Amino acid sequence: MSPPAAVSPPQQVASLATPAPKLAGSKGGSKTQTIDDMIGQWDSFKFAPIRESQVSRAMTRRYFKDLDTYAESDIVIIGAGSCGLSAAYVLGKQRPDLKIAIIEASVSPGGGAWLGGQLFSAMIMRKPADAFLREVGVPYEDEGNYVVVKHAALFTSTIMSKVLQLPNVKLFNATCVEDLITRPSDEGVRISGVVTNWTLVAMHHDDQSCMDPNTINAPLVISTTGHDGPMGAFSVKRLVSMQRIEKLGGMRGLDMNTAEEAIVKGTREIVPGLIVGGMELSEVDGANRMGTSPHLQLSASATNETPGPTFGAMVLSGLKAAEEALNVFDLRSKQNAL
Ligand code: AHZ
Repeated sequence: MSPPAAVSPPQQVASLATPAPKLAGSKGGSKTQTIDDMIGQWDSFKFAPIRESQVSRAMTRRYFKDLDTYAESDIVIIGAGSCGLSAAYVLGKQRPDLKIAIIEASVSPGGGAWLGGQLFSAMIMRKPADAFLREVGVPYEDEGNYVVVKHAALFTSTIMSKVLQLPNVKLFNATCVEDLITRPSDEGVRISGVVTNWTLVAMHHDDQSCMDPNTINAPLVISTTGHDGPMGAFSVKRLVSMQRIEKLGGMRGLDMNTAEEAIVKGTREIVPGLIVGGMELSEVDGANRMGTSPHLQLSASATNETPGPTFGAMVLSGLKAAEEALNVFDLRSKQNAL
């Protein structure tokens, strides 16, 4: 694939009359309008009529069908940050035969990838992670050893739009994973799905009793819930309380060069059925976080260091998580152990 053009001044929109793609399933036989048809016609403008219950049913029917469809998923991804979205993109695109559910605690998916370091706009990726940007179609400026996306939100919105259009991927946002489903196995225990709840409900377990959760069965879970925090590092902390791992290594101080390779190379199946990627992995392995120290940021232009946190490890960890997931999934399918 040829590289997308480097960031250039915005181009003038040629014409407002570009025909919109016709939405699948559009009904009623009415003429599909262009926005040019509306310009200057506001006095006679009218929306198509609707009854409130139609809106309600249009949403709920689809949502409950999705809950039904994905109650048995092939792969569940916990967390829709840069790592989880990258894994979902690769898996969903490569394997249209698999049902992939993404569970995201926040209303707004994207995790820490809406801004770069210290809430600045640009997103930095060290080479060779620029290959992922070309794959997804995100333009960047080439700075030699690293590339710069002019706004982190451009990466996040682009990958999200690609992931959400995949017919075999469903994002359940405002929904959190409250626990992992386990099964006895030769190795002691294997993870075989997730326990979910509305995030707002999960946040109120202390002031309401017994608000039971829901479940999704899946032979494989990829956890990318980020480093420790109110919601982060969820699965690996649960593995400790389940006594599946003795203790967490704990995320270490900041060292970009060490951190990025450690996260990518370490992305793996931690216990049977659970692959961990992204910054959640730093809590298992005691890996460093990424991003230069203030001192290095000040001298960045002189040393050609990449300033601020970098995201290359997150997308390549997502790529590796997807690769590991397919290997495990195909192996288990052959062993008929799903
Ligand atoms: O809302 C969380 C975020 O969108 C979501 N999440 C966390 N716990 C969850 C749970 N159920 C469902 N129990 C949950 N969702 O997981 C997402 C994690 O995104 P992230 O951007 O924090 O993690 P990442 O590993 O994809 O990217 C990390 C990027 C880096 S590096 C870094 C540093 O070096 O300090 N800091 C960040 C944010």
